[in-house]
Amino acid sequence: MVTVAVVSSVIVAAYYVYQARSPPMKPPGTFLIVASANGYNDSASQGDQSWPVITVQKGTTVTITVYNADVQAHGFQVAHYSDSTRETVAPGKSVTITFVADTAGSFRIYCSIFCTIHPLMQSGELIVL
Ligand SMILES: [Cu+2]
Repeated sequence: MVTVAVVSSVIVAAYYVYQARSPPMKPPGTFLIVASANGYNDSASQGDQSWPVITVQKGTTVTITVYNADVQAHGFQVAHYSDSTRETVAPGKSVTITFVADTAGSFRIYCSIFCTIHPLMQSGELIVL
């Protein structure tokens, strides 16, 4: 009886240790972009490279949340997928867009409203494989 109790306690303890070490699940296709005075996800530090780059498999339901940590508004567009919806993200606010990546290719992620760091926010990329 004591053995059963000890073994049970070890199993329960191991379960809690395992749970504590497992990060919360992030659903596939979900992304967070932070817009700041340094661009999307600090694009200023990326020079003229495309940034941020999001890669998904064709057919993936893509959900992108853009949080604006800047003091000015920023736009957020994904060429082909969200051209028709001009997203404006107010300071301290976030916007979430969702679409099915049903067309393969490379699509530009960019700011669509004039802001003082506009050039830093023109070269993101969504790659649909
Ligand atoms: Cu802009």
